[in-house]
Amino acid sequence: MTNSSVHYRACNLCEAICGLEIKYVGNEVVSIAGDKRDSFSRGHVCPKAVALKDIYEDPNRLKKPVRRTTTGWEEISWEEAFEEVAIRLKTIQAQNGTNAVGMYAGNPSVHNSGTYLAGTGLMRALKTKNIFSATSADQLPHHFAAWQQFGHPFLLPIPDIDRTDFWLIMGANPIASNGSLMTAPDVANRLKAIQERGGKVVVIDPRFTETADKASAHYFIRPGTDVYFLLAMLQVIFTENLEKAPEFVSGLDELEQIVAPFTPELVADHTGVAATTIRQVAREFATASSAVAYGRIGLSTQAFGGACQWLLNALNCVTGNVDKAGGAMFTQPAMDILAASKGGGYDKYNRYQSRVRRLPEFMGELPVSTLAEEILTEGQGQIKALITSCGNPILSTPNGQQLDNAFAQLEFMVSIDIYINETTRHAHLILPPATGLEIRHYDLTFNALAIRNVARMSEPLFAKQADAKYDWEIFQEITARLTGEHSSTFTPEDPHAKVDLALRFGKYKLSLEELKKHPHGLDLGALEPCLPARLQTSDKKIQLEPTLLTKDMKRIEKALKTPVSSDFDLLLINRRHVRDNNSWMHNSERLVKGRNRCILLMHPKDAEKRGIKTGTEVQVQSRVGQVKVEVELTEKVMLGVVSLPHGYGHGRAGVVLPIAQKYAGVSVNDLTDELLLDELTGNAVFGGVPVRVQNCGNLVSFV
Ligand SMILES: Nc1nc2c(c(=O)[nH]1)N[C@H]1C(S)=C(S)[C@@H](COP(=O)(O)OP(=O)(O)OC[C@H]3O[C@@H](n4cnc5c(=O)[nH]c(N)nc54)[C@H](O)[C@@H]3O)O[C@H]1N2
Ligand SMILES: Nc1nc2c(c(=O)[nH]1)N[C@H]1C(S)=C(S)[C@@H](COP(=O)(O)OP(=O)(O)OC[C@H]3O[C@@H](n4cnc5c(=O)[nH]c(N)nc54)[C@H](O)[C@@H]3O)O[C@H]1N2
Ligand code: SF4
Ligand SMILES: [Mo]
Repeated sequence: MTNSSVHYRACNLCEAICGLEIKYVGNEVVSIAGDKRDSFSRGHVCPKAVALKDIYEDPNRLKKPVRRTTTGWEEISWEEAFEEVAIRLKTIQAQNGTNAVGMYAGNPSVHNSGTYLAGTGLMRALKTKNIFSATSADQLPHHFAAWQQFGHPFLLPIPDIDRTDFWLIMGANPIASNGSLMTAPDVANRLKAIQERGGKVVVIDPRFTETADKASAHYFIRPGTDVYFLLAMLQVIFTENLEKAPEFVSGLDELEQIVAPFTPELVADHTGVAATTIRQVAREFATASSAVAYGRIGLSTQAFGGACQWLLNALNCVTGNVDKAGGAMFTQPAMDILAASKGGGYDKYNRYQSRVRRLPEFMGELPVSTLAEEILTEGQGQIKALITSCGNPILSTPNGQQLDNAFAQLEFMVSIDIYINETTRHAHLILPPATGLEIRHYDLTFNALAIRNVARMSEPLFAKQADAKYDWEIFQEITARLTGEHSSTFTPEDPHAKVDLALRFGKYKLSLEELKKHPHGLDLGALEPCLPARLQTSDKKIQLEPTLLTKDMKRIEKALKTPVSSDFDLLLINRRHVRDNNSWMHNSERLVKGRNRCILLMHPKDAEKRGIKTGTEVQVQSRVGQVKVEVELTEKVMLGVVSLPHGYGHGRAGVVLPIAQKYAGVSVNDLTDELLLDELTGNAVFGGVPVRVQNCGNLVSFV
């Protein structure tokens, strides 16, 4: 056997940032395994890590810019591509105003430091209001509540699961997702450790998930009703005098008044959680020696996503579980993303609205649920050209079919992406970056969201191809051409110089050089109390009665009294599987092979009523569309709820992902509705989309 060399890096596919040990010979990967010497991930990896090899070797991964022609895609030079992009964007903006160009930045943007750091430069240069990202289909409510309560949208509380005695998990399935807004590699063992030290893990989810299976208790909740569950939890805690909030809170009495009417009995029918259960969970939570409530995407992507995150934060505060070991804590990262905006208030909400639906801006972005109509609706400010980067919004945002139609009519579209997929197939030009094992990466986001203060720099394993460019080079080339700073001697600057500077000025006085000495990652210790100093509110207090969120109570009260639609009589929710990664890793045979995962889960009683048997094909229909999909009957979903994974639907014509197309599946986002929103934050709703399901054998046509 040839002697192989070893390379250590962090996996950047999901938020767990596991340490990898990669053996290679020349430019061939021999093996990818967990790095046992990484004290944070302790050798943990999931099946996706090995797929980094598949992405590296994937013959369908683009290496050169391509232009779409009537006879297919043709390779062009970088220079030609950059010039064309700049001329088309500039012309369209000159003729129609700056807002005529839109941009969507997708999920991997935050998993690649070069992309993240250079992307914002391009967004600024575009001078457009039409900036969209995966944030408004994901964690926007977390930022909103953090801004309202802690004074900064990036001051996100992290559950200290290594020290907690009671972990309440709502709308998250970390065993499948490996955790989110909680970088915690090897979450399964961390969860087990809670139980081994006598603690409890309680899961609230409309599905009995892989996480629920490992928990001490699981309770079904009707999708979209968590806000009432949380109000009732707080009501019990106040009524039974179980509160022990720290000094640095304001609005405690006001919060008590807000929650007072929401007795467990009032909300039990609506949430589907028994009043006795709500009381019991509230008491256990409030009396545990330490406890932390954690609510992720299932809690955010619902009509009251913002309010859910507010009340969840409040629950942690009121019970004395904030800024305390085993509770909700704040990181003090080596590169502090808050440092740039310290001191000043962060007031970036509703400064402008979307053109068509008047939806509010937040953090310089508009809700992605309005992207299609901004392209389709004529008038001044209509989006005529679009840049997508790291994103596949046709599969990942509500009403993907509408977006598919919208993209088809753009005057110009350019995608910075490695594949010709459902979205990028509409582009006139695709500019493919070097990626994966070829990049340098410092995880600015997930080091800052980790359950311990950690830092790590990954160097490229393989050099990019001679003619290849990194995302940051592509961004800077386009930016410079838009701002007029481009010349024949222009050379993009590696944005990691900014990381180095931030590390040097940071709390631990590190540098990229220093981090290179720690190929297995650097552990900077457990999270430490840092409030009220780190709070960015003007009174240095946590706001329990934040203005904008409190205003939302009217909408919340009203919805409790509004009868549910009987036309679409089931509620659709989403699910993740450990071998999927949003929409983009299905061209790896080893990840997709085996049993079809894109199936609808349905409760046997719901199936029986509709004459549906397991393994048959059913039609799922919502206000916006319909799909046909195989059904599996299981009591693991709540009565009245059906579940489909997202990120599938590769059967569309023109997609150049042959393996993914073999396992095409259907897109759940051909069912999700762009009109269903958290009206306060503008976040998309994926949990509890009203649908009807029929046996394909006896389809009745509804008009
Ligand atoms: N129904 C439903 N929809 C959902 C969700 C859900 O739970 N339910 N989840 C939502 C969430 S949380 C998210 S984050 C979004 C994700 O949705 P998107 O933001 O659309 O991201 P992905 O689906 O991950 O697609 C990533 C794209 O980036 C490309 N890519 C990969 N690596 C690189 C790189 O290094 N550089 C560049 N330039 N491109 C790269 C891939 O080829 C792919 O086209 O989906 C959302 N959609
Ligand atoms: N394997 C894998 N890992 C991933 C990803 C992936 O696609 N695949 N995506 C990554 C990304 S971008 C993100 S943002 C994270 C997300 O990480 P998680 O938040 O853990 O995401 P999910 O696994 O979708 O878990 C959401 C849970 O919410 C539940 N749910 C749905 N509606 C409701 C509701 O109304 N109330 C309650 N209480 N629960 C509800 C669902 O049943 C599901 O179990 O995962 C990341 N990791
Ligand atoms: S859990 Fe996430 S970071 Fe860890 S190996 Fe899997 S994809 Fe990579
Ligand atoms: Mo996400």
